[in-house]
Amino acid sequence: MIKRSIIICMLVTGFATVSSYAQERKEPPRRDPEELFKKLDTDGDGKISKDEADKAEHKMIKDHFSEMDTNADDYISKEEFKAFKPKGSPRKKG
Ligand SMILES: [Ca+2]
Ligand SMILES: [Ca+2]
Repeated sequence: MIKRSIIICMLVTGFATVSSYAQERKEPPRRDPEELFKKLDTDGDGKISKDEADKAEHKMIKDHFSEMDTNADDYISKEEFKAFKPKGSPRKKG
């Protein structure tokens, strides 16, 4: 019976699709500064250049580049990156 083998084939293909879909679901991304840094440092030299910041999907990096680059060497080192805290709620101390 050809028809039957077609149905089996369809079932197998369908199952394979479902299982590969399940495998694609990875664990949710963590907000780990190290991970984010690695993502931003596309050439992997251990620092984020202005060029890399420009290409970053996080516009925040570009906007705050000079703030993050505390020693003004035009690169954000991992230390500078981790030390940076975006000002969520500006408050003034008297
Ligand atoms: Ca880099
Ligand atoms: Ca720097």
